Amino acid sequence: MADFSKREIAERYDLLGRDLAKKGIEIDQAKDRISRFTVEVPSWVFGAFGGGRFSEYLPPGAARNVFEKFDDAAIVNKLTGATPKVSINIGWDDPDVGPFDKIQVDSFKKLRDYAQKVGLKIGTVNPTYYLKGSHFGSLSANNPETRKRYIKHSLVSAEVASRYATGVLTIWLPDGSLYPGQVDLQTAERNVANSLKEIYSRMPESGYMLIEYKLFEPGTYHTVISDVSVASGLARSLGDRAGVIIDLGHHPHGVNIEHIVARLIGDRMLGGFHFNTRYASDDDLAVEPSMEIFRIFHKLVTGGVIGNSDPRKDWVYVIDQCSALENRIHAVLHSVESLTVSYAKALVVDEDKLGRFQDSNEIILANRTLVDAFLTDVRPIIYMARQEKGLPIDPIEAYVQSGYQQKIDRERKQR
Ligand code: PSV
Ligand code: MN
Repeated sequence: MADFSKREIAERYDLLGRDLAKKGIEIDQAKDRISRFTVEVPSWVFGAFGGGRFSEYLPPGAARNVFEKFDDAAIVNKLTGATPKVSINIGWDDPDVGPFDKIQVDSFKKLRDYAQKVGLKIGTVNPTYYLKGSHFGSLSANNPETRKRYIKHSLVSAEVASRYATGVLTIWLPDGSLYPGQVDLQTAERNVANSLKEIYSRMPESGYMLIEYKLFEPGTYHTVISDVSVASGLARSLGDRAGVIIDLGHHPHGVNIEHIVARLIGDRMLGGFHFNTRYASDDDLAVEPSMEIFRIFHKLVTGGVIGNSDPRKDWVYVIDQCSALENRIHAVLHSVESLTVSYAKALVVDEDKLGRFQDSNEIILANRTLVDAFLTDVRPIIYMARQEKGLPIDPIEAYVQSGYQQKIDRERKQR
């Protein structure tokens, strides 16, 4: 818990600044980059999704509709100054609840206006491919009628994205199979490729598409877009408005995710992240400031992606998490904190030294240079950035003190 006076923050900041200067790192530059860092929050963490494992239990104060989800996202943004956009799912977050086939693009104007009212914007838009009738596949289905319905759903979503949000469509398909032999692997992939081609060619020209991959679930034997090579192959075949979004929970254990980042940057592929922590599998837990997240940020920094002054060269950053038991807002604030800390650590790597050790094959010394940055307590940078913006130094503590939780616990008892 951080409870520092202005003077204490200034002292800590100066001390760290002097240390970093010895490595040729300008602390003010790092602080300015941290000040500008933003990440989208997912609408689905605030509502019912993810609950339900223990009968109808939901985390305290769960939002009952999309507007309450935006209210919760607004307090997260107010406390962090870092989450002005909310990622939504078409089919879950519709202001006018109606049948899947009748979703109206225009009804999202209401949501865009409400978002503006509470100081937010709609961010990435997810078509939802696991709604009605997709249990045997959506864009991969053998049944052409099913494919047609989900292509239409994707185009409605793309229209929402371009008209009322940032134009970025994030696509995750639950398509796959449970048993060998259930589907023909090539046919399923061809159906997806053709469906995506149709969506890409008909979506608004200002729009972008990021394709998400996942090794497992709900498919137990195979998923059609199982890994980065399938996703990037599809994106490449579509064109330069298509890219890949990496979800940290979607890989086998031990995969080197920063290497994937490096490869996508090297390929000049549009990219994005769904941040979360997984322990066993796709757990969708709050982000911790782990060495892995630090290494990923280091690649995003050295690859010239994060914070690029040309927004088209930057990636898209989204928290993709759910809460089953934990307080939803604490969990999101914890993720924002962990990502900010990890980004700041990536900014204090002594790159010259690292380069020298790499050139002279000093393996452990190179590794130690990275570890040294990871072990640096960068919080004075973050505190100073927040103080300058008039934000609370410790957003979670500020949330606990705010009384918001008690208010929503009271108001949202009835569902
Ligand atoms: C699928 O597991 C996923 O990661 C996709 O990104 C969805 O949009 C999100 O979870 C919520 O279902
Ligand atoms: Mn995801």
